[in-house]
Amino acid sequence: MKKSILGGMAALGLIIMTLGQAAGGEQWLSYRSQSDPAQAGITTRTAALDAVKSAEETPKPPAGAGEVVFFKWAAPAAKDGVVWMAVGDGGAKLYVDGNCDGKLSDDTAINRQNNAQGGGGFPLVRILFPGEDGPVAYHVNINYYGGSGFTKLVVAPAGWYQGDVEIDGQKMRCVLLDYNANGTFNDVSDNPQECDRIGVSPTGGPVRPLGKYVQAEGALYLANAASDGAWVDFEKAGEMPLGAVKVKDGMTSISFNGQLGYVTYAPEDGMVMMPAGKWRVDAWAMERRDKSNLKWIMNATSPRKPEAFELNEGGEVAVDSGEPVIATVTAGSGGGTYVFQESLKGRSGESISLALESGTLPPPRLRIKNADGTYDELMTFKYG
Ligand SMILES: [Ca+2]
Ligand SMILES: [Ca+2]
Repeated sequence: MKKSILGGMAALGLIIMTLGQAAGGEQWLSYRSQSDPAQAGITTRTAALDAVKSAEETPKPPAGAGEVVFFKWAAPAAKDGVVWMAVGDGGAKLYVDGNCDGKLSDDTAINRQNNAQGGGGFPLVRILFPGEDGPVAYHVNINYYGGSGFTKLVVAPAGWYQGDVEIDGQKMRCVLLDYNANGTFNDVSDNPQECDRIGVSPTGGPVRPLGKYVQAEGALYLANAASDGAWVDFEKAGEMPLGAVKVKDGMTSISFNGQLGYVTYAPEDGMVMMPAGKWRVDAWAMERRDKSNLKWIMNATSPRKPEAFELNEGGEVAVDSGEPVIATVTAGSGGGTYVFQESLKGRSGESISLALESGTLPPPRLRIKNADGTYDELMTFKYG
């Protein structure tokens, strides 16, 4: 009898688990922080704050702080969406409303630590955002820049979430970043600079702008993240309106960002089927063989002026990313030396790198000729 009850309970547990997986479910991540997040491969934007000029707005200065310059950091999780900060003693003391109660009168000074080289900064600052289940810790690095006519406080995220998640039965690593530096972890926007970042893959990288969809191992999932970063939720995307994007010959990979998220596809027969919506090309790669049958690979990233296009359900859009690309040479001189630099740019301002599938790229050659043709030299660059 006892045995059958246990058996029944185990079966019930199994059903709940299966349902949980099919419909997604919150998967918990762990909080990490360190004073130099870049060392852990974490990079985000920073929030550069101007001094608050209007005295009416500012809270009471901290007791005994003397004259201070106030700053406010826009953080939706704090009381009234603001974390007040102040700098006193000519930049030597920092006050942060670390308990997010809207007051600085209860916060103690954080002293600037000077190093032997004459530089220095403030130690890692902990902020406790109010949460449903109590305060939630978040860390930032804060730097003060003060000079004649120039006063800025720069707030850089130093806390993030990571952990193992299971998606569709596959174990993956997930990394969640407060990329737009406002203390919350689920910001989505049409502007990728205002989106937070998520990475979901066997290694957790690369991180991509958070959107409605997240792509993991090629498949699309409906993604949700907690505003405090503590959990993520992935649900199989299922049926969605699709459109076709036609790409140039030789394109082997193309990535888009937009309202729906960030997606990368390997075109088949010069075509990509993808969710209908507003998109921009963010990166692409092409391959081509030369006369000696060597394979050349061209990678393009970071377009300066990506053009958005609307892809309708059942519609087709041709994107002109790809060749031709523009090669430019810049020259500079100083101390009797001339320096020449070669760079490749795509038509939307993409940075382009060229590589050979095997072997080293032959060094570029440079021809210099004067106006009347009395000087005409062809030089070959050397590596090293
Ligand atoms: Ca306070
Ligand atoms: Ca954020």
